[in-house]
Amino acid sequence: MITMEDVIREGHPTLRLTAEEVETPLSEEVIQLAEDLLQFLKNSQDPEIAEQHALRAGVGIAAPQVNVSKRLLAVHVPSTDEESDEPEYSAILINPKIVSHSVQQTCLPDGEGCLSVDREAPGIVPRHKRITVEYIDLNGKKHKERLRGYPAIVVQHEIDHLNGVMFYDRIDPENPLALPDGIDVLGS
Ligand code: NB4
Ligand code: NI
Repeated sequence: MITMEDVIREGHPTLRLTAEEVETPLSEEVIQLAEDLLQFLKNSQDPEIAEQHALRAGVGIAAPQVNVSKRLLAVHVPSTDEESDEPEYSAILINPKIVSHSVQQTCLPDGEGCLSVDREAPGIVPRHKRITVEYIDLNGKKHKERLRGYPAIVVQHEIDHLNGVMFYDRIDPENPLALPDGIDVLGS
């Protein structure tokens, strides 16, 4: 079981590396890691398990955050958050690639946090509002998906980890809380 002790923190050099493509066919090791990452997210969102193991809640996690510099990530966004018209998005993405995206940008109203960052880093984090992402799943099957809104933001935060980018790199240091021109705020 993955716990917070497995999550590396800011300052660890792995968080700044470009992660390596995952080889196909997928190894048993990679499959196990991917399943463990998704299970961590589910555990972190279960109030009892989270309290028992002192897990911080997460909706996404990328392999580099557990010090495995490979291009895979897990996302678990429940449906029952604010907009109940949004379905659950739960997936493992291996070798994900954003093949196109909207010009329109969006952001979360309260900025972003990161399991690898033990401090507040307030500010607007601009994200693409819509992305088309290609990836392979745990069965080695290719997918091409259009994501928007909340799941699109989470996937962009995680793909950033595969490229050594932290969310606060995207905050304007001069004016962290200012909304860039033309951006919309998710949920408003
Ligand atoms: C990744 C997210 C940061 C911004 C937005 C949010 C939470 C993370 C980091 C975009 C991606 C983890 C990975 C939450 C959370 C809402 C849904 C369901 C019920 C509690 C849960 C709380 F926990 N970010 N944490 N941060 N990261 N929403 N929610 N709720 O997930 O560092 O790289 O359980
Ligand atoms: Ni993060």
